[in-house]
Order: sequence, then structure tokens, then C-alpha cells
Amino acid sequence: MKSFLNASDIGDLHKALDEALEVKANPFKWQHLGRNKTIILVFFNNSLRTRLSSQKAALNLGMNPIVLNVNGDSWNLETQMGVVMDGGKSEHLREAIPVIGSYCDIIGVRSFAGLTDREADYNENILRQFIDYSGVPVISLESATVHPCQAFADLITIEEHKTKARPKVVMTWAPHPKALPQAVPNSFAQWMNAADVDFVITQPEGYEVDPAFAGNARIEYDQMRALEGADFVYAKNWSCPGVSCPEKYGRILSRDMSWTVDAAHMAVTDNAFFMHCLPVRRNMIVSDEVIDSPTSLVIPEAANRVVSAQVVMKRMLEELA
Ligand code: AN0
Ligand code: CP
Repeated sequence: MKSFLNASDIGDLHKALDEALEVKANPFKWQHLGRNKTIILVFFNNSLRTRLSSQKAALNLGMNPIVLNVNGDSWNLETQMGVVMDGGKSEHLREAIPVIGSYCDIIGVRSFAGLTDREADYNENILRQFIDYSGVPVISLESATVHPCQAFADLITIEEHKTKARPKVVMTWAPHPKALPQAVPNSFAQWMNAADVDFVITQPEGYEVDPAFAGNARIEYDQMRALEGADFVYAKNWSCPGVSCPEKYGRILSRDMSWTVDAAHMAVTDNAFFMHCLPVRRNMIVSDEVIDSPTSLVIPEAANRVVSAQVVMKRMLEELA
């Protein structure tokens, strides 16, 4: 695996899930793989889970993690080609990336969507430069359009908790005060389409997920109808993906608080589990009552971030060995 962005990069999902459960049961079994190997985790944006779970996964594999906070510790990096660098940015990615690559065996990158230039975001401009210029395997730790470590952890969590062979999984938009990227819903949709689940997306008009990720998901604009009989409710806010209205890309189109997942929403499900990738805004995305209920999976879901990251790093290390 030269890079980890998409569900297809991990290959057969049944195999990946079996491996995830094996890694979870025996986290230290592959310590030899990471001996004298280094992973550099580059953060252009904030993180709690990704930052900690990626380091933990690396340590479980015997690998040395180094974290670089681009906007705090390093020089401010220019990401556009062809610009006269007479502003506040001291170094270009074009040099920084091969330098970082020369110090390590794997790179992980967090670089959120800018949400102003759809084409630049959907071309994964920053992550692509890491893939092209680093000379080492690259993991997206949420880049402009995907968050594969999250979606893989979500799939592991569903696999662990499902009580039906083919559960109904509903991804619902929910309100948020800030414009957020589409990476989490894009990846979740992509992974659910690849998995053996009955997948439904519900969102207000204008929030349609890019068809490259939504695939064959059933789309239902009536949230309550979508939630009927659900086994898993996956809540998330995202900004306008610009599919039906390109000029509104990255904007907030709705603040409708009736979409906040509360007990009345959960009541129409089949006693569904509640999921969210975190960080979550309580009583915006989900009511206290639902997130604090016994069917909330947000903590085990976050814990599985170590497992998903470890499977990806393990596979990359096996190929390096
Ligand atoms: C980010 C997002 O929605 O993409 C990170 C989620 C893992 N969330 C926020 O910025 C609140
Ligand atoms: N879910 C997730 O990626 O969380 P962080 O932004 O805290 O890493």
C-alpha cells in the first residue's frame, strides 16, 4: 500500500476486518515490524484522536512516531506552486516534503479542505504533493476529501456491534455553527458502499454528497423516514459539497435544529446504536440524552481508531520489510 486514502487501498474488506480484530486482540504481536522504523505525523490542523491514536498505533508496532505541527512548530509552508513567496510563508512544500520523507519510513498527513476552491480540494492538492514528492508511503489522517482511518474504525465498530447480517446504516446530516469539511461523510459513504450494509444518506437539499463517494446509497430527504428501522445512526455535519450548487461550495446552507439527533429521532429506529466520529457539539449534532445513552458508541468508535491505524501501518511496514 503506497498510500491510504480510499477503501480500495485496503483491498478485501472481510480480510481487513479479520486483521483488525486480530490486531485488537494482540496489539503488541507485530512489534518487530516497526523496529528502527519512523513515522512522521504532519498536522496542518487540530486533532485529538488522530494525533493520539496514530502515535499509539505506531508505538504498538514498535515504531518511533514523530509529530510535526506545521502551523505551530515548523516554518509556515507555502502549498501553491508558482507563487512569489514574498508573504508570511517561509518554506515551500516542494522542499519540505522530501526533507520530511528523508527522515522517516511512513508519513501521515492531516490537511483539511480549504472549502473555498472545490477543484483544489477535490484534487487533494496537498496530500498529492506528499504522495508525489516524499518517496515514502503516505496515510491520509483526514485530508481535503477523505478520512479513511476514521471510516475504517467506523466499519470495525459496526462489525463488532451488528446483530443482523446486513444492518441498516443511516448517515444523517446535523447542524453545526461552523462550515465543516466533507471528508468524514465522503469516506463513511465510500466505506459503507464497499461493506455489506443497507446504506441510507439523509440530508437537507443542497447537501448532496459527491456521487463519487455516495455511490449507490439510497438518498432520503425526509430525515425521520430515513431513520425508520435503522440499526446504526451515524450523525455528522458537513458543509455544501457543491454538487447541485457549485457556487455554494463549502458554505452553511441550513441551521435547522430539527435535524439534531434526539430521543424522538432514535425512537423510530430499531433500537439503533448512535455513532459520531468526534469531536461533537452536544445539543447541536446530538442531544445529551442520546450521546449519554447506553446505545451510544462514540467512545468505542474512537478507541477503534488505534486499531484501524495499526492495520494500515502494519501493512505498510510488511511491504517495507
Ligand atoms: C472536523 C471535520 O468535520 O472534518 C474533524 C472531524 C474528525 N471537525 C471539526 O473541525 C469540528
Ligand atoms: N475523529 C477525529 O479524527 O478526531 P480528531 O480531529 O480529534 O483527530
